[in-house]
Amino acid sequence: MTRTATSAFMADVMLITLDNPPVNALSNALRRDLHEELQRAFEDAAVRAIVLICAGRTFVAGADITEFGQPWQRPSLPDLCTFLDDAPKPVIAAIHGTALGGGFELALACHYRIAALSAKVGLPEVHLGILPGAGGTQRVPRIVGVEAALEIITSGRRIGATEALSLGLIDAAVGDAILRDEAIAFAKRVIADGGAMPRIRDRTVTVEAAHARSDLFANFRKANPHRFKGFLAPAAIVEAVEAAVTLPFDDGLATETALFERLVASPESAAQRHAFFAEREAARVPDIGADAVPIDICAVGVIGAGTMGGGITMNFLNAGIPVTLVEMTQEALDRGIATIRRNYEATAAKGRMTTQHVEQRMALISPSLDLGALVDADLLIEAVYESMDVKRDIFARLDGIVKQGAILASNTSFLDLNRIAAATRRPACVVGLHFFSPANVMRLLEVVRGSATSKTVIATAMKLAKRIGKVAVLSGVCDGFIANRLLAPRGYQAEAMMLEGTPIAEIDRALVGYGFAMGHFQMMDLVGLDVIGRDAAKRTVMGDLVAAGRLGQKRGAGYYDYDEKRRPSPSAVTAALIAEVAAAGGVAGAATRGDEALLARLLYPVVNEGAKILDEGIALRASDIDIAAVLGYNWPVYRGGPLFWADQVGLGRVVAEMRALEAVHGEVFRPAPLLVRLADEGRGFGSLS
Ligand code: 3H9
Repeated sequence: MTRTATSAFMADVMLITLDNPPVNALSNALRRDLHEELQRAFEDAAVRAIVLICAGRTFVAGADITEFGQPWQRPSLPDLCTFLDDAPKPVIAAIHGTALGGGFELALACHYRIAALSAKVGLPEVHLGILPGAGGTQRVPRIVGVEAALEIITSGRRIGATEALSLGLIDAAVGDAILRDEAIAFAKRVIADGGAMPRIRDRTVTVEAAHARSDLFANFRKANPHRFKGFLAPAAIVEAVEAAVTLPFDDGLATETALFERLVASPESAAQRHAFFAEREAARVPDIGADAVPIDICAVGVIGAGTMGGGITMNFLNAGIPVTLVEMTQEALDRGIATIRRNYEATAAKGRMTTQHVEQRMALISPSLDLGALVDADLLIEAVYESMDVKRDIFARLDGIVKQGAILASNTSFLDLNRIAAATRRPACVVGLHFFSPANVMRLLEVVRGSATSKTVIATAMKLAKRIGKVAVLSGVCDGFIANRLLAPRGYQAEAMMLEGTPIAEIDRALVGYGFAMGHFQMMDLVGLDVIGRDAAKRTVMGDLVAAGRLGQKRGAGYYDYDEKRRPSPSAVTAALIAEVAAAGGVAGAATRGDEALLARLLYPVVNEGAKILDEGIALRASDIDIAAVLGYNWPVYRGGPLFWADQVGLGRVVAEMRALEAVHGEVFRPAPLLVRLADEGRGFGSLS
């Protein structure tokens, strides 16, 4: 067996090194080894203090998530922390990289924490639908107070060493290169000073102070509705922290454990863990190995300074990569640059960046009216109007200008990438980089692989995505690629049901109840009805709304009426238009009622489209489709994405209900062959990976 914890003795101090690549997750084996090493050090009379340190790129990144769902093996992580609480000699955690979740909880159970200046600590369990289950909810409030603890644990944010020091979460921060030596020196000082062993569990000041403030927890729940909606973990975190205030430490721990066990077994947590791994899996492209060496991207050109082009540009500026931004007119260029500046200044006004950072980023933009200015760029991204002719013209011109080996990317959201590539003499260098709006915020990046796109180009795009903070999902060429194609049927069904007489507010309410931030019609109103492409060939409600000047929220009227606070209410004008359009189109049918029936109508076609996308090889794997929906369309992460959700519903039931819908509404509900096959075999999409 490879040992994952080893010890070295340095005159009075035992250095225990955890080594479990890639992130030192506390697996069953590592916990067992660590327990043995600690036991040995506790029993060895020559050892007077212990330093816990990690090999590799980081301190412990948490419990091993891959082992969740299996029976816990002893010692559990809480056992280990209790073992440290009872330690007969001082234990010092030496933190580099990230000490997260159970990793940070392990450090909090030590007597002292010393960290490298670049290190970060945090309790991100909430993002996995669970809570810190190894004492985090009991120890952190004892250090930082209840309000700060609630904020830290329900946000799951990472805290840099300097802030952690000021909050008292660590005891010292030192230069990265000297962490090990400083930790040993720290241990020797502790020994010299008498070997004090302060335990966080014994601190009472902050929790006693909270006793008198009984409204604290209710206020926190009320002030943070966005953290609670649909998620189970945040409410459980509040309950656990409340236990830290009202109960003795060990009873508080027991409450935390019970809540942890309940959360870890919930479908919400299973879905969030699925999303965690899906995000990482998406980066892997099976036929691209080490032989495809990514190109270094040092300079980027963006063509088009509109909303998309501007947002795309910001991604690179944020990563310190210079961008040449090209537009056709000075006015459009000035407007684009001004919007970027305004966005940064708004961030600075919220205190999330300094004015110096704003200027540093703005200085990385070179504005130009000339495509010729792109001659030295390593990557060109076209973000102009969605017209095949316009795009082909730009690509043909770029082909004559840009250097050999440069990557030519289109941000098209539905056009045929192969036709765009064919306008150049270097189709191997052409790729789709489909950003989602707002492009500086949304984390999904669809990397579209044309029939000629080279492996080097795909490898570069996948690597670059990570560098600019995006999650890349590889897509083949088809109308709408993965995310837009996947979600389009939801919109068709919403509109069909509207014409059949289902009130739009009921349709939207069902989607919001499922977990979407807003319903279909609310979203249309937000984007602006004039912005969304309309089917000019037939009369539509949207077309009529636009003709009536009801362009959406920005005009105070769209599908809904809006008050001055932009709160929607049903509109009699819209209702009349819907009735007229339905009558003109001869739409028959009864209104669909009840959330379950509405969701089957709205979401099963999405599942079906996902099955087709997978079967056609447009997506590499089912989890890529899920993560595209979660990150591109805000599909509620605690549902795991459409295919994960369908697996939880059961594909047999999905197919049976779709067949019933097919009998009434026709072919659009015919289950895809892959869906039928999996259902017949009693399997789910998850069994395909
Ligand atoms: C917990 O601790 C519960 C306790 O409170 C209570 C217990 C009772 N386990 O992200 P990367 C894998 S819950 C297993 O690409 P980076 C990851 O899948 C945990 N595997 O690297 C990937 O595998 P692969 C609380 C893990 O440098 C590889 O490591 N902790 C775990 O961009 C590299 O990951 C967290 O939620 C894990 N805990 O980022 C922290 N973590 O190579 C989760 C990672 O096969 N982790 N892997 O694709 C992270 O946030 C990031 O991984 C980290 C590194 C920042 C550490």
